[in-house]
Amino acid sequence: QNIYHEIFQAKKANKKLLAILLDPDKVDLKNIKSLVSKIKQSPATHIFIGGSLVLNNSIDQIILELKKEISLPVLLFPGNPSQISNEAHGILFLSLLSGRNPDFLIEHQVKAAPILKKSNLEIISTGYILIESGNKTAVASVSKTIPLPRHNAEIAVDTALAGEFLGNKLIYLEAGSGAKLQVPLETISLVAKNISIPLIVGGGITNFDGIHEAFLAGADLVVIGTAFENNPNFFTNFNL
Ligand code: 1GP
Repeated sequence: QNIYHEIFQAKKANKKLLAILLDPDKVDLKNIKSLVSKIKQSPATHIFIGGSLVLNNSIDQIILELKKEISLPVLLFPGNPSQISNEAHGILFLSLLSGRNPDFLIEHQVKAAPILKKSNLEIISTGYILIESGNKTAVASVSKTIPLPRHNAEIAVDTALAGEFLGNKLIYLEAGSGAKLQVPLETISLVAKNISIPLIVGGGITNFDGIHEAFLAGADLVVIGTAFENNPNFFTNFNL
């Protein structure tokens, strides 16, 4: 239960956290050494691994390579139950609360449960909320759900609160990987003010201002995927 405890303590201490999201399909094991060194030079506090459409079955190997050199917690961020690896430290056990597709609300979770029962992964219940972001992202297509409207922060607050009341330990406001627009700051701010569990924000954040603004609005942990994938030097001169 350490990873969650630390995220919660960081929130209480107003210490901001940053995750690098790796899509196993885009990680080339041949170049893993340079990836590892870039992650080590970055201010990342967590590594998330997963994606909507992972086809690559080398996720175990990728995590093993990362763990050889990096001591950061590795959390699975799975698109479906086939993306579970016992090599990770924990898993964001997601339920897509913004959608009304039972597969992503509970079906995949039921399928994953017996696999997780046998694992040593720290299981962190996460309410996953997709916000409309100007383009159709993979998570919206794969999950066949409609994101919450962009300019209705109240519905995001009510959804996040429902997640907290159902027992979620984290809320993740997601614009979708490669989103044109990041989650609106007003939504981050209202959700952060209303929930008492840590808030993750990601999707479409491509520069330092975007990260700082998300933190200032109330995000406890920001996720960067595409920007780092496109430019491994993305974090040069960035400090938390
Ligand atoms: C996606 O929130 C993450 O699930 C990160 O998104 O790839 O746009 O940084 P990006």
